[in-house]
Amino acid sequence: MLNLQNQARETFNKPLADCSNSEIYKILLDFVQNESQKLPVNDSKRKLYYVSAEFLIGKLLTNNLLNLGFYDEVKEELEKHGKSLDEVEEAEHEPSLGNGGLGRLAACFLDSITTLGLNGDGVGLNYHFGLFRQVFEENKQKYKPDEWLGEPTWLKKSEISFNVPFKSFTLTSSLYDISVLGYQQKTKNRLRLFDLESVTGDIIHKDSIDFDKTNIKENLTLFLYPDDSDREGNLLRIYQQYFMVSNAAQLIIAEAIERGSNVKDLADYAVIQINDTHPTLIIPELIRLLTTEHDIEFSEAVEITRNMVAFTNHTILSEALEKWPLEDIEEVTPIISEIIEQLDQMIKSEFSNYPKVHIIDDNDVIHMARLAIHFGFSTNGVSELHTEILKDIELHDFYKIYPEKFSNKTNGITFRRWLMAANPELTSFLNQKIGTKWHKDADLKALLDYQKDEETLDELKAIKHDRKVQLKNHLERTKGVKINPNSIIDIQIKRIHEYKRQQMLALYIIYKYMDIKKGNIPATPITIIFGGKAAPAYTIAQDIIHLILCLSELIDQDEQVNPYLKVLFVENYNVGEAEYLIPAANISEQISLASKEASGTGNMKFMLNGALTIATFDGANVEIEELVGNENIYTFGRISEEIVDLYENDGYDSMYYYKKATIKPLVDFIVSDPMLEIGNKENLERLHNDIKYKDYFMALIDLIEFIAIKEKVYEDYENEKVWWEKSLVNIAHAGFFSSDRTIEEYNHEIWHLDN
Ligand code: KOT
Repeated sequence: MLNLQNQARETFNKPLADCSNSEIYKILLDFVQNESQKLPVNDSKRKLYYVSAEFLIGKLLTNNLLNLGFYDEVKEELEKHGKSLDEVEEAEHEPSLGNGGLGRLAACFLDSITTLGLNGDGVGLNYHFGLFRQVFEENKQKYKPDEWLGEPTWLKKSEISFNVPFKSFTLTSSLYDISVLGYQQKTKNRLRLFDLESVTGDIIHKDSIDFDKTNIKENLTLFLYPDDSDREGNLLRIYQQYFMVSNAAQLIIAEAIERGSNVKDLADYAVIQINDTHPTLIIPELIRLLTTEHDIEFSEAVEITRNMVAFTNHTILSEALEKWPLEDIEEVTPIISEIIEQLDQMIKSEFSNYPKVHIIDDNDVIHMARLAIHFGFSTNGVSELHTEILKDIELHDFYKIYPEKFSNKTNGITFRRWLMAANPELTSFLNQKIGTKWHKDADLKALLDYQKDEETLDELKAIKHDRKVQLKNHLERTKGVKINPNSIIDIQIKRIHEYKRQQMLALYIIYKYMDIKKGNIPATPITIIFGGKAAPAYTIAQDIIHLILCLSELIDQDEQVNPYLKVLFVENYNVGEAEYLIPAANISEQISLASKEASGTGNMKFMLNGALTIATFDGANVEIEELVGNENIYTFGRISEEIVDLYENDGYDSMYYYKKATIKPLVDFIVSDPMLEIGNKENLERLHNDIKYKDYFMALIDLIEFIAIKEKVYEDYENEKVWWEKSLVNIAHAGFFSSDRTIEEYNHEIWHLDN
């Protein structure tokens, strides 16, 4: 058992109370590493490989302590010596290996796979600087390298190494492992991150994220492409993808042989889930390895591969669908481009009259999703609505050919991180009210017995207040900003993208600012918090950040308004910030243009922590509404059929909406004198023009309804009994969104792992 005081004396030669947070972090990391060393790796015959370009795992200390069963003990012990686990955790630098939802989903899945006792590893890349670190200067987003790879670290270098043959050189890899611990589990899995055998990272200029993208041999794993639901065509990205999947395929075959496979039966030993199309080259790579290194005929290699690979689609945005020019793949690896051409020939001869399902189109461009659907055995969407859109519209031709390949797997979140670790106060409340069975089955519905119990509702309110105070302290301590813990906390945190419509919430803020100036004072002060990064190449997203930061400054300076309204944009939003923000939220903003958000997972985290959702009929919001009932969620806006129809018939005209009397002054305020005084003319004018003349993601179409529903929500907040009952009902129905349920569905319907 752990004696922190002794450890402190042994390691640092002083009492625990005198140790710094980083020193205590080091002690606890060593302790957890030791404990996890004792757990055997799951070794059952059939194994899942979750291959993903991103794993947004977040900080690991609290989570690992919780999963090992030491969390309460360590927390108490620290408190006895005047220390706080939260503050110790601030010494941990979270790995910056993901952009957003897709990477975070992969991390939740690893937790659930291991917690369910299934044999499954994550496989990806060890990016040295990960995603950029966001800083704000002059109300604009700026970029710093995120040096997350310091000491001490959870990474352990393994002996494993492979050669990856590119056209004009071969690169050798090293494999690094991070242990993945399940909740109260006796076996562990691993996150396996490949890196170049030797990279220094010296090449990066201090303070800048620019580097030589043509120096592949040294820079291959330097950074993660900063696109989310978007894509940048760049040769280095293909090098990264091929390096990742070649290593993954070689690892998978080697491990299967070790577990007894004779390679012909490989598909009995391994199943590969690819996280969107980024790892699709694993299909031709497996075929290459089977035919050239294991003496298997081409057609048999194709069948073995097809029986192993399952594909998840995470978006219908056409700009995000990966398409690579054939000549680019040829330049990186001609052997692979040749195999893709052979596969394409098979498809072209079978479906000659169906150009929309050909892998290589008439312009010699490879459609990665098409490759994955033809040569994998399963394709799934990530929410009911998203899967229906795939089947009916986006992938309709494929659905007609292979109806049996398609299924839905509505996303989920791990309750270990998003409830037990992030919100211990709500966790003990639930334990008291409904016992602890939910730790295993995520069923919180017994809470409904307390729906009308005023004392219970008061407790819920007190927990939320406590979490607001914790958020306030955290923001003051780490970012030097102040918020009012007695205000309504209203949050939109996610990547900045026009389809997510942060600009629509900004227009509401303008409305509210004007309304307060007219003398309509809110009953309770309101704090609207944003967080999220924008891809560096995404100009309009930068402009949206600029608009919000300028509004924030304008309101802060206005004494008529600042007692009642505060706008805050949290710098460098990441998993750790989310763990403070979500438990403190009263209102969750899920306002994407219907049909565009494949699922969303933040929506689930807020619901689980008792926030009420303002939602469009998009992604998993639709399923939240089905669970809690229309009276416990604030839905608004056009439905996806209408939006799809508008796109198909070119039927949206932003000017029509812009000219409406309620909308025009709000949009024009973007370029008003007070705004131009604070902000940059070029950015504000560009955004103003974009919304007025283009508004491709239709922020204006739902704006009037959005303003009405926001006013209704703030009004309802004043009716405490009603509000906290709604909050309780949301928590009680969140069980469906446990990622354990999602993983059980993947396993029963796709993976078929034994256990
Ligand atoms: C990024 C690049 C290419 C293709 C897809 C993406 C992508 C999609 N990145 N993140 N997503 C999000 O994935 C989440 C997990 O499924 C969803 O909840 C969310 O709606 C997607 O936008």
